[in-house]
Parts: sequence; C-alpha cells; structure tokens
Amino acid sequence: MAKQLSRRPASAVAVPIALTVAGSDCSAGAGLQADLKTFAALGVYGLTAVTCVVAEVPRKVSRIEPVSVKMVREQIEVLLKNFRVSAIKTGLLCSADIVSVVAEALQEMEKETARPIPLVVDPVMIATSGDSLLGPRAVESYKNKLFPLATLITPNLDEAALLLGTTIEDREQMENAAKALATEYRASILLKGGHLRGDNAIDLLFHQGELTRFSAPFVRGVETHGTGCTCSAAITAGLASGLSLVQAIKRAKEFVTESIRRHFRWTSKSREILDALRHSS
Ligand code: PXL
Repeated sequence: MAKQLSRRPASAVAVPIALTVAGSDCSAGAGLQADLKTFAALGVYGLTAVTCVVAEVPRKVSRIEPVSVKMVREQIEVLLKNFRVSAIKTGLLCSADIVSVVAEALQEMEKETARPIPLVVDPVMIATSGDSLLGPRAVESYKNKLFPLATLITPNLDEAALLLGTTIEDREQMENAAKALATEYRASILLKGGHLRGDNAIDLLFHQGELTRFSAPFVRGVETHGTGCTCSAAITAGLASGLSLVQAIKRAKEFVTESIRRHFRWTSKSREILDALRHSS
C-alpha cells in the first residue's frame, strides 16, 4: 500500500477532510486534540471549530469556558464554504445555545452547498472523571435540534440512560435502548457498552433495522480519558475516507483498543499536580 502511494505524484493523492466541532481539552487526551490526533493517524486532514475551552487534567475538570455562539457559527461557515469536508463530528458542545447554533449552521450550510455530509454526534455530557460537562438545558437542544440531523449518534451507557430516563444494566436493556434511540431520532445508534465491564467491551450498532455487535477485549488496569472522543473521531475519519458505517466502526474499535494498549502513562508527577488541584478546589 505504502509502495503504491509513493509511486504517485503528490498532487494525485486527495486527502479526505473531516471537521470536528468540539471543545479543547488542555491535557490533550480528549476533545478536539484527541480528534485531530486520530484523524492524522488515520490519514485524514482535520479541521476544528472550537466550542469551549476546558482547563483539566485526567480525573479533574477545573474550569470550562464557552466560545461565543457567533464565533462557533463563523468557524463552521468559513470551513464548510472553503474546504471539501467529507464527514463531520460533534464532541463537547457545552451549552444549549451552542448545540442550537451548531445545528442551525450545519443545516444552513448543507442547503447552501447542496451536499449532504455524514454527521457523527457524540453526545458528550459527563467526563470520565464524573464531572458534568454540559449545561442543564442542552440535553433538550440535542433532542430537538441536533439528533434529527445525525447520521450516527454514539452515546455511552450513562448518556443513553439519561436520554431515555432509564437504567441500562445488561445486554437486553442495551439492545432495547439502542432500538429506542434509533426510532426516536431516526438515526443509526452506536451504544458503547464499555462501562458494563465484562471480559469484552461490547458496542451495539442499530443501523437500518439491524443490530450488529462489536466486541473487543477489555483492556484492564488502564484508566482511560478520551476514549469516546477517539472512537467517534475514528468513525468520522472512516466515513470521510469512504468506508461504510459498519467498516468504519469496526476499524474504529480496533484503533481505540490499540490506543488504550499503547496508552500514554500518567506519571507520579502528574498525580502530585492532581492532588494539589483537588486540595485547592
Ligand atoms: O471525554 C469527554 C470530553 C470531551 N471533550 C472535552 C473534554 C472531555 C473530557 O473531559 O474535556 C473538551
């Protein structure tokens, strides 16, 4: 594959372009930093529309500040007018107003460019640390404005439970939840079951009336941060590259498992910083 590519003149290789509409995680394990690294690793050129800035380290969110809604809209508009974007993902959108403006801007740009672009919505609500990342009215904006535009929605178990007002504790409840969300929002649903913690991390896709299970060995003893962002970014990269939804998810699962195996190690120095932060808040 690499040999074939190197024989072609550089100008003949069209690099797919993907856009992430997401927050900045200064510790770079999640958010748009994770998205950009994932896009690059999967051969996709990444664009970013920043929605908010999060001061955090793994396990502790310190402060979140939203970007103005005008600025969020402007970034999306200039990017979609000037780049041939092949897939879009949303990550942390921070507030109800930002969720609404993202939905409006995407809808308007689709009309203007007359080009439907696959949209992956990662409904980021709670950080792995348990800190809330989303304003209280924002869930309603997701339900009413953004989900109806989505090609794929990728909730984890907590997010799906919150959206449905229920609890999800076993495989059967997972299947029912994926179907219920798909029916309600007329989108494909990838329900990420990593939090059920068996020997395998099982995700369930409900797509075009069919359930598909994706299984990967659960990597034990690793505290993760940003796996959800990495997973939805990898799926978006796959769609931008022309993979089918099922192929894109399969490859994304492998990519996330491999990323967790080769994870960046959180050092004792980092723990000291964390303790200091805890005591100061
Ligand atoms: O992992 C969720 C997430 C997404 N986006 C941003 C974040 C976080 C978690 O902290 O900071 C910007």
